[in-house]
Amino acid sequence: MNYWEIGPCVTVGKEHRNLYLDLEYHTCICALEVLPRAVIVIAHFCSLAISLKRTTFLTKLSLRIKLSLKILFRLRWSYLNVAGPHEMFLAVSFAVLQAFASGNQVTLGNPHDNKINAGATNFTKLFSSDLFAETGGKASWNGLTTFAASTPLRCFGADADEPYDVAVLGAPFDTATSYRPGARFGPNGIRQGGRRLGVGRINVPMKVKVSDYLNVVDCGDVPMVFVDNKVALRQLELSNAALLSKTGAKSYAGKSLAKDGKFHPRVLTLGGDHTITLPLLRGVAGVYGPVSVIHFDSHIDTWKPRSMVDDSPWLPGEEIPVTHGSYFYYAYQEGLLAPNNSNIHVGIRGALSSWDDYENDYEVGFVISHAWDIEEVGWKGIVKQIRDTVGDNPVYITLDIDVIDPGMAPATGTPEIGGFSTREIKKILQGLAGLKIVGADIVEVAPGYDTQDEITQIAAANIGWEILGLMAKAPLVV
Ligand SMILES: [Mn+2]
Repeated sequence: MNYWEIGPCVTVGKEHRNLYLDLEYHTCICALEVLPRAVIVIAHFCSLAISLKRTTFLTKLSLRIKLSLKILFRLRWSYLNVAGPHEMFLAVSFAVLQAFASGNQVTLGNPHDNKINAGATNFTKLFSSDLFAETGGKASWNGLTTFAASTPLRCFGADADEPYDVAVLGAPFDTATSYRPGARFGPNGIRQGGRRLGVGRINVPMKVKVSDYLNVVDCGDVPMVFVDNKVALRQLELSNAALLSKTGAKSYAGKSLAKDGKFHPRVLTLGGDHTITLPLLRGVAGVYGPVSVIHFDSHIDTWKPRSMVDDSPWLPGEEIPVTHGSYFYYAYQEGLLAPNNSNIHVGIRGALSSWDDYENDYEVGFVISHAWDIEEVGWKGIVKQIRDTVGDNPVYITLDIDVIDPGMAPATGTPEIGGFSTREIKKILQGLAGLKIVGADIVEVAPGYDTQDEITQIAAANIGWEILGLMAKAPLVV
C-alpha cells in the first residue's frame, strides 16, 4: 500500500489527524481512523476532488455530490467529536483544496483503467496552438499570457542573444498621473485583454498576418521603482535603449532608416501612465534622430511644468519632475520631436487652462486634430491630416487609451466624454498603412476601473495588434 499525505483531516480537540491519499485505490483515509463516519464523509469529498482531476469527472461528479450530501445529512454531528459542522466543513474543504493543489505532484490516473505515462508524453505537441481548442491543446484562454500570443523571451537575461523584430515591453508606472492612478497594472491588463489575439492570425482589413513579416516577442515588464520617478524612468530608458540597440531578426533590401544603417528591433510598450513616452522617445531619437509623433489622446500633454509659470512648492533651482501632462514639453526641449510642426495630436477634446496652452502647444511642435473632426471630415479626413503632417518622416505612435470614448474604454486615469469609438480608431489606424512606424506605446490603461468584461483592456490590446499590423506593412527603409 502506498500512501501520500495530502493534508489535515480533522481536528479532534487540539490534535490534527492527517489525511492520506491511497495512491493505488485513489481513496482518502484518515490516519488513526478515529472516527469511522467522519472517514466516510471525508473519503467521499476526497474522491470527488480526485474525480475532478480525471477526464471522466463529469459523469461521476453528480453521483459523488449526491452521495456525499446524503451521508452528510444522515450524520449526527455529535458522532464526529468535532466542534461542529463549521469546523468539520473547514477541515474537509481544506483537505480537498490540498488535494487539488498537490495534484500535479502525483499521477492521479487510475492504473487499473488507463495507460497514462507522463514521461512519454509529447507536451510540445499536446500544447501546440495548431491543435487549438477542439482537441484540448493550447487555446486563447490558457497557456502563458503574452501580448497577442507572441513568444515569451527573457530579453534582458538568458535569451539576450535571441534575435527579434518587435519587442513588447511592459512599463508598469503610474506615479506621475494627475487623477486616477492604476496604470501600473496596465501592461498585464492589456496582455489579458489580448488573449484572443494572435500575431499569427490574419488582420482582415489590413490584409496582413504579422508573423509572416515580423518575429514578435514579449519581454515582460521593466522593473520600475515607485518611490522615485526619475529613477523609474531611467530604468525604462535603459531597458528600451538596450532592446533598440540590437540587430533585428530580419533585414531588408534598401537602406535602413537608422542613423547607423542597421536594422534594429522596434519596441511596442504597454504602459503605464503617459510620462513613460519621454524615455521611450529618447530611445527612438537616439537610433533614428528626431521623429514625427502621432499622438492619440484627449489631452495635449505639452503643458509647461506649472512651477515655471507660477509659484510652486519647489525650491529655486530644484528640478521640476516630469508628469503625464508635460512630457512632450521636455521632449521638445531635448530635440526629440521632428521640426516644422510635423507632429500631430489626434482626438483632442480636453479643457484648457488658457488659450495660451494652444500657443505653447504649437511652439512645442504639434498641430491638432480634434475629436469632433470625426463628425466634420470623417476618418478619411483625419487620416489625410495625419499623413500630410508627418510626411515621410520616421513616425512614433503614442496612444492614450482616453482617446477612446469612456463608454468603450472607461478604465483610464483622466476620462473625457465624446471620444472615438473603437471602430473609428481602427479605421484611422488602418489608414496609416505605409508610414514608417519606428516605435509605439499604448498608455493610461488602469484595469482597476475596468468592467468585469475587460472592455478597456480588450480595446487597448486590439489597438496594439493594429499597430503591429502597421509595423508589418512597412519595413524601416529609406
Ligand atoms: Mn496622455
